[in-house]
Amino acid sequence: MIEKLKSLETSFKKVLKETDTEAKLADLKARFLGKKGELSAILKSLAQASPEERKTLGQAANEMKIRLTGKMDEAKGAIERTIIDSKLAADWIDITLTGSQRARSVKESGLHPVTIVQRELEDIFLSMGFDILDGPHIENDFYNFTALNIPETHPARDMQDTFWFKDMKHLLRTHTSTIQIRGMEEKKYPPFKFVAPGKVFRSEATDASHEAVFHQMEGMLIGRDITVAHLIYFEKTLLSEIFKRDVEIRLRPGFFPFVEPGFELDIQCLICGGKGCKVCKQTGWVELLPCGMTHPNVLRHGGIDPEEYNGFAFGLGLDRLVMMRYGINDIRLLHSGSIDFSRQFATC
Ligand code: FA5
Repeated sequence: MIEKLKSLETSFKKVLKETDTEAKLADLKARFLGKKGELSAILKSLAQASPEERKTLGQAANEMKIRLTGKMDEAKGAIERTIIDSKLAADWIDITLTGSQRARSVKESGLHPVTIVQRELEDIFLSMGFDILDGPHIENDFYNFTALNIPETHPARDMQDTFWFKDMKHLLRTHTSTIQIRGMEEKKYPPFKFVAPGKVFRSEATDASHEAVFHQMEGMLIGRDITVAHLIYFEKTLLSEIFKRDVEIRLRPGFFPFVEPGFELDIQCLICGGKGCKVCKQTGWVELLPCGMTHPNVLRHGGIDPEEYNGFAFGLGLDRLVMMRYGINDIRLLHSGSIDFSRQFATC
């Protein structure tokens, strides 16, 4: 009997040497120490042994069980360490590398969906002769409000909850319409047309379709005899290029102090197909692209003579367009930092 125990321990050690995964370890345990394992079989056969033999063999079997269990625990620790080491090696990031060097060292990568759509829009507008402009995130009252025909006492200032700096003179821009004025100042001589994508900031509660930091793309065209028909043409081109199919839109009157007349262009909610959901607040429509004919006061603030020139402007909600394009049902996913979310847009 003692020989059987010895040979069991020898074959245990032999199998243990080849045990390098958790699954193999579970098999080893079942084979040697499990209820139906080899050690149990030996212990069961003790029933036929003499009381004296049973005592010695029982003790030897127990001591062996403790030894084998100890060896298995050691092997388990080693296997776990190997798993952790290989995970660490796979996820390792050298924080001393620059962004582009690091991008080259990661296995999966891709652009953020907002960047993808923004770049596509830039290409569409470049192909139609628009320039791409940029502007500061920290603005002053003049560019964000006053020059856009929103004087200090105007209730329209309350339409956008603003992050003000302590000096109450500077703010985080609440919309990209600031670039209407900066663009007119830069371009000076109509005709000209430009778009200006970028981040905007509003101190408001978030929900499925509202973020405190989101993206807009401003568009402006100034020339002679510009009409609403021109405006609609560019907006339709934009949407058909982005969606590559017909999408339901509706145009309705909208109030913005910097345009007259002003419109809201809504898109039928592509999350619910217009039935009503949390993104469209059960209305079936999503506000996407407010627009209008530039107010003469705004032209004047931009140094353009409204007697001679006119034009249009629009302010596209970029994050919402991205949501409609990819069927994303909560805007907060876009900047959640979730790897699982971002991985869906990996291109290599
Ligand atoms: C404006 O910001 C105007 N400056 C747009 C404009 C430009 C009108 C030129 C006329 C001429 P509004 O606050 O509605 O308007 O925002 C424009 C778009 O940004 C909305 O239609 C919506 O798509 C998006 N948007 C607004 N608030 C949020 C938010 N909190 N989170 C995500 N997207 C938002």
